[in-house]
Amino acid sequence: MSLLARYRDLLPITDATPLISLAEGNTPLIAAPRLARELGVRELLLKFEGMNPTGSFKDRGMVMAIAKAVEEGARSVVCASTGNTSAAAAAYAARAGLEAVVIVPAGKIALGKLAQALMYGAKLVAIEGNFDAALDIVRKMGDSYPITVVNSVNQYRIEGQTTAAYEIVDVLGDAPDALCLPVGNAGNITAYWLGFQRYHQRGKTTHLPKMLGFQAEGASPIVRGSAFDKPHTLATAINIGNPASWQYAVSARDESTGCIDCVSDDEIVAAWRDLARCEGVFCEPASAAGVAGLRKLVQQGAAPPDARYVAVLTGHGLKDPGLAVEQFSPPQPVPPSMTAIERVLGW
Ligand code: AN7
Repeated sequence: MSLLARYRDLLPITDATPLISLAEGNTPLIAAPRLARELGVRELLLKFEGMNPTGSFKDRGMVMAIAKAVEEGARSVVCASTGNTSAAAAAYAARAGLEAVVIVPAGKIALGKLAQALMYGAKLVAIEGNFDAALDIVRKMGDSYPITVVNSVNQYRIEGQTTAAYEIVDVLGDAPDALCLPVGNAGNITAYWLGFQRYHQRGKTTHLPKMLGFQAEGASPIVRGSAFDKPHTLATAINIGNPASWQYAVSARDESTGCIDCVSDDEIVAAWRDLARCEGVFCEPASAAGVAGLRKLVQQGAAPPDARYVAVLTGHGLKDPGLAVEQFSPPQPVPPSMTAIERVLGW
């Protein structure tokens, strides 16, 4: 069953909403016992959102936003993006027969995401500026043209993204003790908190989880309490200086008695590599910020070891293969002989 059909009763769906789908959602919740032991926590599960059709969690919100855009008679949609939103917008617009316009910061989006927007047929504009500048322009475009903005300032995006919280509870039979996730524009932490609260009100959970959000140090406005004019992190997906859902993220943090902290690029890279090496789960760098943050909190004694943690891995590792390959020295070609290969392997 499609995501919209499955959670129909919890979503803003009417008889006129087309239940479009690319088989999004229903992503795996993968036990990570090796990494849990390494971090020093009792239980760690990975909600691998990279398994969505365009390779990120953005598909959940986008399928809802595009369905509503179609219902409301829109012909075209627009978004600003660090890459994943543009890939999802382009794919679902193609699926629904709408035009997609995507505005991205030039040179600051991973190659895989650029390839997706182009292949799905979006009109792509690269600006000499960052994500925050792109979002400002998109808001103005939404005011000036008959075009639907599908950034997470569109409430349907947030609504669609609540489904990830429902799925976690449906699998575990209850909420985890804490949810760890990266924070960029802060829509996802907002959506998870809304989803968990909604399920709790319906008696589906015995408690609410703590929301543990992590920004990259070089793009950590919520942690610092003021916007960053020139955010910088190698985790390009979360290179955002002035998050649209800032206040909602702060509410999620406070109401859940969680935290929003930051992690360095080195800590992100270490967690990113550990996820792949220890558990066979390859996410994109930004997605590892939740695990990097959990490691930091445990080391500080700020996260109890005897708890069940879910870390959201927001995007797939193949979005940004260049950065992965750069971590290693390139393999030197050798002759196709057993002895040459044995020498390389040190056998
Ligand atoms: C892999 O695509 O903002 O805090 O324009 O791609 O909900 O913004 C992406 C964000 C985390 C942060 N992980 O989520 C965009 C965009 C990945 C992401 C985030 C993003 P939010």
